[in-house]
Amino acid sequence: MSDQLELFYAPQTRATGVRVLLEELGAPYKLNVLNLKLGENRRPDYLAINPVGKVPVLRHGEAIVTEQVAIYLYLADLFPGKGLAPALSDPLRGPYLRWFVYMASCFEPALIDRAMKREETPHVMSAYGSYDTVMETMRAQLATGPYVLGERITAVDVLWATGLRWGMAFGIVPEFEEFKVFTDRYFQRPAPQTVLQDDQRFAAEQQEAAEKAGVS
Ligand SMILES: N[C@@H](CCC(=O)N[C@@H](CS)C(=O)NCC(=O)O)C(=O)O
Repeated sequence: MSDQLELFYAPQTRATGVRVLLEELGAPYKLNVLNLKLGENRRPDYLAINPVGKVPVLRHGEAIVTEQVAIYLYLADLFPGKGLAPALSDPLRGPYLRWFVYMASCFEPALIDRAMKREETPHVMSAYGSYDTVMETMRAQLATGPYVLGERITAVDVLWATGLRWGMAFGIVPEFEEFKVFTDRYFQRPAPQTVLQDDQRFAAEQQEAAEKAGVS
């Protein structure tokens, strides 16, 4: 099997941020675009790669990496020369890991619970505390800025910029000034601009294919 990086992708999903990171890293990669509307992520060949049927997935030689946070960490470490991952000896390494994991273990569950209008679990029983705590914690972290870790831009900014932007667009993340300033700043960069433009084209093509197939 080749050692080429291969990203299993769908536009306007969590895979978008991973592709932005690949572009930031200047990494060569193959893009496999799946049409979720046509259920291409539920086909046996894809389920053999990721039994959960979700994107993103990164394949690198023998390694299959699922879970966006794992993929970001893997990629940023794979290209240390690009400076998007603090080294193990860097005092920023701990906070870097912290804010990655905070996305998966606190922010996303809080967001989904809110979107589904689930009753909040008592603070002491909830792994994320409360929705408001999560949003205020992130707001405070970005208040100093300009990036999640302060002056230095890292891979964790790609994750948070794409995640916050998506959440605000869907009205499930508050439009705090700190979130808007951070996401606007990040999305001025060439990498997210290119990927967002491509995503619009992919999404339109996929919608058309779904309509033709009568599944839109
Ligand atoms: N825990 C996964 C979540 C991935 C996920 O939910 N992906 C969505 C797109 S954002 C998906 O593939 N949905 C398609 C489906 O479930 O049919 C991660 O962190 O990467």
